Order: sequence, then C-alpha cells, then structure tokens
Amino acid sequence: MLHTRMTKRYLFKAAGTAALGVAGAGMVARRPVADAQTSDLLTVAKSRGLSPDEARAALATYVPPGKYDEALMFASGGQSGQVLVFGIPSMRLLRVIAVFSPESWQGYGYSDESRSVLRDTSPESVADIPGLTWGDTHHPAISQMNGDYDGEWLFINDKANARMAVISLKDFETKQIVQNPTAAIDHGATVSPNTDYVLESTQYAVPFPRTKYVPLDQEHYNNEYRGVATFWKFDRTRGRIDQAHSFQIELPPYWQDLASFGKGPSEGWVFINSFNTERAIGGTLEHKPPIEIGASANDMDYLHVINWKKAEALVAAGKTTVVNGIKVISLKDAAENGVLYFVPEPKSPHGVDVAPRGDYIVIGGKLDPNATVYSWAKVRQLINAGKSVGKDAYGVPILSFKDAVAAQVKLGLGPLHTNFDDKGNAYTSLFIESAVAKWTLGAPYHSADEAWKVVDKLPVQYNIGHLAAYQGDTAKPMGKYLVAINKWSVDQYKGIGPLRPQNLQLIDISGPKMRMLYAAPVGNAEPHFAEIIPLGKLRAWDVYPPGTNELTMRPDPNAVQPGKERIARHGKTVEVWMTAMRSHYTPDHIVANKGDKVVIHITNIEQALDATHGFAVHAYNINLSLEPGKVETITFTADRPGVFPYYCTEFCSALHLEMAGYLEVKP
Ligand code: RUQ
Ligand code: CUA
Repeated sequence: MLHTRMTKRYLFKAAGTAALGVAGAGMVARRPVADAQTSDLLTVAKSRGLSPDEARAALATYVPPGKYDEALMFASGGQSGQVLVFGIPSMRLLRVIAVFSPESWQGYGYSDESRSVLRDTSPESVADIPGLTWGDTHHPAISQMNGDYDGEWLFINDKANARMAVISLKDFETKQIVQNPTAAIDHGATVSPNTDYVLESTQYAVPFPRTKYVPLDQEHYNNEYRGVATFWKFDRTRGRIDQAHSFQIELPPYWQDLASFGKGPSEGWVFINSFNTERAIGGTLEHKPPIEIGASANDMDYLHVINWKKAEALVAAGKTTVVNGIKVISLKDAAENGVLYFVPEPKSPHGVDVAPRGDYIVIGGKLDPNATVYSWAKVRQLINAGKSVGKDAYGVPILSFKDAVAAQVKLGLGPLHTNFDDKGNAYTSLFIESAVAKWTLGAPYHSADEAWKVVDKLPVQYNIGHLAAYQGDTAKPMGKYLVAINKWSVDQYKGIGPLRPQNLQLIDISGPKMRMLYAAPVGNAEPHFAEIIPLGKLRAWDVYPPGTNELTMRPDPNAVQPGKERIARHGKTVEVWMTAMRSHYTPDHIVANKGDKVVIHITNIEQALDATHGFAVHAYNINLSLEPGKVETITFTADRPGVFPYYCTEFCSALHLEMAGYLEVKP
C-alpha cells in the first residue's frame, strides 16, 4: 500500500523542492515544475507498487549512467577462488578478480604470466602442491597505513590450501600466490596497521609440518598436530610477500580461527580466537562423539593474544628453527618468552574484531548470545603484572577472564562478526537470528550510562555471516553504509533452480535507526568477508603504460613497436613478437612444425580507454585478455597438426570479426 502523504514527503526531497520536511500540498503549489516532477515520481512509485521506504531506498542507491559509485567493496568469492568488486551504494558487480581459479575472460591461467602466478614458480617459492585449479577465498584485506586503508594492495587467503595472494590495486590483477609450507588449511587473513605483515592463521590442526604423516589418534594429535600463525612479510617496494623474512609461531592443536591486529595502544599485538580446545578428532563410525559435539564440550576456549613485535625480536635473535624453508618460533619459546598468552573466551566463539581506537577486542559468542568485549588496558595490565591463573597443557599462560573483560553485551542468537561506525557504535551479525544488532561501545566512545547497550536491530534475509561497514574494520570508520553478507537467500529470488545465490544487503547506518536499502544476489560465488573503501582512495590505472609486463608492472623486454613485429625460428622453437590493435594482429600467419615449441609475445599497442583485445587459438586451450598497453606471452607445444584460426575474443570494433589469423602446424 502506498502511504501517499509519506511518499510525497520523500519524493519532494529527491526532486529538490523547497518543501523539505513538511508534508503539505500547500507548499508544492509554489513550484509548479517540481510539482510535475514529483507527481511523475509518485506515479512511477505507485505503478511499481513501492512503499515510501522502498522508493526512498531506490533513490538512495541509484547511480545513473555516467555517474560513479562513491565506494568500492572488495568481497571474497569463497569457493569460486575469486574476489568480487562491488560498487557502493549501487551494489553492482563491477569486477571479478581471478585469484586461485583460472578464469578465461581475464585470460587468467592461460598466459605464461598468470600461469606462473597460479603455480607460484618464483625462485623463492616453497609451493609443493601441484595441479591446484581452485581456492576458497575468505578474508580480503586492503593494505593499510596507520590502521587505515591506503588503497595500494589487496591480500586474500585460500582456506582450502593455506595460500595467500597479493593483488595490485593498480590493475586489479593477482601478482603473487604463496603456499604455506607447514599448514594445510587456514582461515584468518589480515594485515598489520602498516602492512609490515600479512597474517595467516590456521583452522584445522594437522601434523606439523603438514608434509609428514602422523597417525590420527588422540595421543599423536595432542603431541604432534599443531596450529600455526604465519606472519608473511610484505615488501612494498617489490609488491611481493618476502618469504625469506617471513616467520611462523607454532600453536597448540586447537582450531584457531580469525585474527585481528591491535592498533593504537594495542599496536604490536594480534588476537586470534579459537575453538575445539577440547582437541576433539571425531570418529563417528567408531561410536565416538562427532567433531561438532566433541568440539563444543568446554565452556571456554582461548583467545590467543600474541606479541608480534616480541616475536619479531625472537626471530632477529635467531630463536627459530627452519621448517620446510620457513623460520618457526616453537610453541615452548612462544609460551616462555611473553609472545603467546591465552584469555578464556566463551564456548566456540567466532569473529574477533578490534575497536577503531585499538582499546577493545570483541568476540562473537556464536553459541552464546553475548558479544564478549575485552579491555586491552586490562589485558595489558595482567600481562605486565605477570598475573596468570594457570597454564594450558602446552605451558601457555592463561589470564583471568573476569579481570580481562570490559563487558558482555547480550545481542541475540548467533553473534559472529563485528564492524564499527564513526560514532562509537558496533554492528554485529546474528547468524541464527538473521539480523544485525547495533550496540554502543564503552568509554571513551560513550558515557557510562549509554555504554554497552543494544540500540537497534534490523532483520536481514537470511543467515548473515560477515558484515562490512564503510571502513568498518579500520582506525577510521566512516559510518553511512553497512553490507550484510547473507549466506542464504531462501525465497528472495525465484525461478533459478535449487542452487541459490548468496544475498548481500546494503543497509543505511547514517541515522539512529538502520534502514534496509538494497539486496544484491551473488550468483557466481559465496562472499565471506568484505572491505569497503572510498573510490577516491584508489589510484587504479586506466590503461597500462605502453609495453607493460603485468607482473613486473614495468616495460616488458618482449614488447614490440608497430613495424618491428617478427617471427624467429631457433631449433625447434618458433618465437613470435606480435602486435594487436583494432582490428588486426601482426603477423596474421604463423607457421610451425608438429612438435615445435611456440612462444608468442603479444603487445596491445593501443592506449585508448577499454580497447582490450582477446587472443584465442582453436584447439589449444588458449585465451588471453590484452588490455591497452599490456604485453603477454603464451608458450605451448604445437603437438596437434592442422590449421588453427586465432581470433580476438573481445568484441573490440566494427571489424572485430576480421581480427583473426592462422596458425599452421605442419605434420
Ligand atoms: S569466517 S566461514 Cu570469515 Cu565467519 Cu570464514
Ligand atoms: Cu580485438 Cu575483437
């Protein structure tokens, strides 16, 4: 039903009339033009059956052709192995970045350059698992300076194979993938406030290192299975993770989960939550409790509090062992040297998020309706005073729960992840309740009588996992927008078969009450976490400088100028230096003998915005994407005799179909 009076008020606003805030037909009469526009808007709203709130939401999110979204959201794509880039507030999917899975539109996994990234063939590589063609991306992390996104780099983990990827935000392409040498499955991925390190925390404990076999029974599990926190050193000048200066901290075989770096007063520390401190290993067919029961028996698990500055000092002092090529601080050394502490956290928690000023650490209860908030000042005091209430089975000091907690805030069913706004409020996803809870932080964000209160709750559709507020996990949250990353869409989209999209919902958090703005189905991936950054902070290239190698981002030695194209034959290798421009390849004939190695370097010599060409070869499983200025190389063996057309796969011009050539492979 349309509430005409309300609708008028909202739509007048949008039409820019002077009749703001007052719903009265009398005021409209003064502005006949606006009045006509307004009644037109009302007609549209009415014909589409939109309520006043819905019409308002449409206006708040609509980005007209030729205008830009104000922010970008980088969301993981889960088991699609990709990163998705959405515009905010339009929620339009603007880009897909192929990371761990080949993706033919981007030519990712087909060119020599992208194949070398996917397989990590860099000289320092310790990658040892061949043939991976997918990943499970979970936690994107934009590079930071002083706890604030700097818009330079993006990191994302592959949970399934414990890998970390580096993406450049100059061209939105994956530059590096590193394989964790000791861990099998990871979960947490996050950056330190100045991006010195990218932290990867494990999930399921395996024999340490993963490359050895240790029987799965309780005794072996307790003694030889381990979790690990990996601190990947990021070298900004090279734009690469520097494996030689990275290190790990061995952790007990609890199942570590997400991680967040401290900042401000807690800078130099990192927090990782955990579950299954019971060390349950299942065995359902042997009539042992299933993992989900065994892992939920204890009332408390352990928040891991890690002094990474101290860990760095231990590494510098040589207190490490090299395991599978990486320096490792042993669990014993970590426990005895003030690197690792535990604080109990209620039963199987999830999510660990540090408040903007670095003063509070929030844990989602998951099985407990509370968010548990630790005071960094209190935790720090306990550590300084050397006060522990005991040690765990591995000698790690345990701090007193009640002396470390600032508050427990009862939020609702299934609290998971928390982000923050610019007014001292926290927003927590409630998985079971399918809602977002807005609540107040304590001092200095709010006075004592306003602190730790739920002030609003908004239902979402359905089963929210993470949420992402505008810069909501940084030292400088911006408020305004929040995206609920819902896991289920159930009945929200119709006629599309049993595999349902995920459902991302944009929420306006600028006022005292949250308002639902928009729902965006994601039909190609399962986003987990996301981060939202203002468009103005990004300095992406529009085109590559002429002759650029996408990996080095520098001139490619095989770039070729128009007029200098050539084919050279040395022994059984045919090497081609080719140019692509609208609407031809030079050369358009390549001749090889069966069994020859064919190497083609293609330079897109265009500099016009969006003048991208493809390069596909029949029967050879080849497709490249050559954006303006880019050089790519493709190497293959001409093992199949015949005549193979090659053509441009990107519809680039009126003569796009004419952009073709022939590869002859003589028998
Ligand atoms: S955590 S299931 Cu981001 Cu809630 Cu991976
Ligand atoms: Cu170039 Cu189509």
